Amino acid sequence: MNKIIFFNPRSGKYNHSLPLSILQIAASIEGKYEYVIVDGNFEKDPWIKIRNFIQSGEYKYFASTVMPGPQLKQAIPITKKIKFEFPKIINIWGGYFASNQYKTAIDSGYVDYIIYGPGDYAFLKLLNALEKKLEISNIENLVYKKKDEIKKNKISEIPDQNLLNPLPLEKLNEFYSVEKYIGKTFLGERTIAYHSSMGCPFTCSFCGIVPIFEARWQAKSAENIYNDIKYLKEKYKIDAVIFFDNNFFVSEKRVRKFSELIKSEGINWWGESRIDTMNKFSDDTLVSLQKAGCKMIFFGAESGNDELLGNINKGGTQSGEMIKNFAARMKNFNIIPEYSFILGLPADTEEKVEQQIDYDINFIKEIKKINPDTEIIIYVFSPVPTENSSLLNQSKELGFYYPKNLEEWLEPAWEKFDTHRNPLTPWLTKKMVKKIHNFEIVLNGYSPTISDYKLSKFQLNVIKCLASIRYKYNMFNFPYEIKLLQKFWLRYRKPEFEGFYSE
Ligand code: B12
Ligand code: SF4
Repeated sequence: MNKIIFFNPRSGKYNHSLPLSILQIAASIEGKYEYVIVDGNFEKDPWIKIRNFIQSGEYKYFASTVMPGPQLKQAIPITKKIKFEFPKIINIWGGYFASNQYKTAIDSGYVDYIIYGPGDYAFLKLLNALEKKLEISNIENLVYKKKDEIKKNKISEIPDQNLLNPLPLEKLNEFYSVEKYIGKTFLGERTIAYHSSMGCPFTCSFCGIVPIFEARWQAKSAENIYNDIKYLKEKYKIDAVIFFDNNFFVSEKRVRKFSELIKSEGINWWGESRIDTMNKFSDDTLVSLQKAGCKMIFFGAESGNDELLGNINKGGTQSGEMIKNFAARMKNFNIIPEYSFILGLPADTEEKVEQQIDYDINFIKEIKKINPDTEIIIYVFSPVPTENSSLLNQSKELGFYYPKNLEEWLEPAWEKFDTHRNPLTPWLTKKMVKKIHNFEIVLNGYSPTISDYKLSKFQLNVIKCLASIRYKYNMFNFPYEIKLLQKFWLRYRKPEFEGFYSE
């Protein structure tokens, strides 16, 4: 038999977002191949389920999505076990980790094929070729090994997103109730995730999607997004949407049209954008977004330092001044700007690395003064494998290297690298990493995220009160009292690592 097991490895403690990556692939083979879905987020031990399926003798393919970070903890050992215990099963990986680290993954000997980037057509073509024993060298986006040589086929255009099959939610329901993926967030009682575009037209040199999409972008039309959301509202009574697009707001025309269509549906929503793109949007458009239920927008501010913005190729037009002015402008529209910053970028000397960090800590404090509602997200820089990018070259010159095999990626230090917590890049001293984290703890105490709707007013006031003196006088060292409260009393949730859903 030639059935497929789709696997979504566990990605977080309380992650309830729809497993869009595997659903989109499943949509592409709907009616052509039979399949089952295993979601590691809802299984105590997904291996038991996967093994039972395989032992039924009906399955030939194991297809897993693999994102960097926590998903590796299940993806790697389970794929390895399958190859060891059931060598006839064909293991196929896709997703951002699989694509960015394709050489290491395919060299493991237990990942048989990788789909690099969009898999909507490539996966079906691969299955057809394997079933009919056809040539695979012409299947776009495919990575495989021939004898000892790694082959990476030609990269395809990004598929027209308007032509993709609908997500097989009814089929998902057979394995996990769709209800499990609809949850309470700060946006609404019944929030669902949606993905409306692939790629991004920009080439920021710290961003993990650039090597895959190389400045290409394809999006669903405003009408199609609206129709899908209206369907989700009617069928599943959703009242809020998280747009998981890398860059939802690329086209003013598209989001304006979408806002006009959705405005009377009572849906709240969130999406990701760029400051220099949205800075060009008219006031009319921003008003229209707000009226249409847009509550918060995530922006990659990255740094207030113009030299650094240039080094990381943040599109060329964004500047510290623009970031500040835009935070001020957003106050007029009742949409919360969520600014993310990348601290710990490389520099020629240790002093300069530290100066850069200090500069951005002060810059963040300035932003909070200009628009106190601004939500701040802090990442520590982890290099991404964009071949020949100046940032990767600089990182390598300073002694940075990637793990040599999949097992090494499982080491706790590399998990911290993936999650942008403590990347152990050679130019960052322990003291600097501590400084960044301590500042973040104080900042999150002084100004907790509004996305954590579980925090009571009383809790917020206590933590704010405690943190405000530290924040005001830059006393960031040893913030143990705040840390303890965040851990045990508030159980503070960071949206950047855990998404917006809670338990
Ligand atoms: C939702 C999401 C999460 C969720 C969980 C995701 C899940 N799977 O359950 C949460 C919030 C937990 C999360 C966390 C993190 N995430 Co995340 N996440 C996303 C996000 C926004 C959407 C993923 C998605 O559903 N996409 C929609 C689907 C349809 O697209 P897709 O995954 O690309 O799938 C296509 C192809 O990749 C391929 N494909 C994918 N899987 C498979 C499998 C097979 C078998 C095949 C054949 C093909 C295939 O075909 C699909 C259709 O064309 C992406 C950004 C994005 N827009 O994709 C970031 C993204 C994947 N995350 C990223 C990162 C780095 C993280 C973190 C590790 C750290 C961070 N936040 O920066 C943390 C880890 C912490 C943790 N607890 O897991 C990066 C990865 C970049 C990189 N360096 O490689 C991304 C790209 C964001 C970004 N722009 O930086 N994330
Ligand atoms: S604009 Fe955002 S998604 Fe696009 S390349 Fe830059 S960081 Fe990545």
